[in-house]
Amino acid sequence: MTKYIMSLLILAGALTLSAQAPSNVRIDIGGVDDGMTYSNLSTLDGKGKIDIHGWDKEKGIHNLYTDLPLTPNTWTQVGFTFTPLADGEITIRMLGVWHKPEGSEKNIPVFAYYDAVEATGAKIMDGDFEKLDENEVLKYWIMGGGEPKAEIIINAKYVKTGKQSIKVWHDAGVSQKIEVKANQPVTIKAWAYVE
Ligand SMILES: [Ca+2]
Repeated sequence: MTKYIMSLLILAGALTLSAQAPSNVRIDIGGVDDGMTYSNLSTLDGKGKIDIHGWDKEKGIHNLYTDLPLTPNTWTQVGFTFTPLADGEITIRMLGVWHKPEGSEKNIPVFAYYDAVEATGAKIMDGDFEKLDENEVLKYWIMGGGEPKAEIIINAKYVKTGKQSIKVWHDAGVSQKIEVKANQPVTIKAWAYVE
């Protein structure tokens, strides 16, 4: 078989795979450390969903889980609102998803790019992912360590604001702790991109 034909077959395979892949992202909220609970959950323009995490019956009530649909290959703004019921610190986790095509033995990452994260009712530091410390890592965010790891991206195609964005998936997110106030609604918005 010629290299040309093989390339075409590989390309066709990749296209088939991408057609099956979901184009969703997840932004999760963790509040276990402070025993946070929430009310008044909603998503931006009613798109996607936000739930109190259900699989961990004991600690899950302190977490929020979202499933936010995107249009592939274009930047889309996603977001959600919730009301924390106590003063405290929560963790916001920028995540992607995975999928398992028929016949695949393992979960395939669905990579997501994020930029321009903003909050009302709470303060997010460097939502544009532009600030690095002396070790050239993000100053205000923690990069998740699942393989493949979360990355800082400088390719303009995947950057919405400034010169950098982040690339994440289900097992490797990027997170930040933020302070919230009891009964002060918090809205999180972010621009996201999947292929
Ligand atoms: Ca940016």
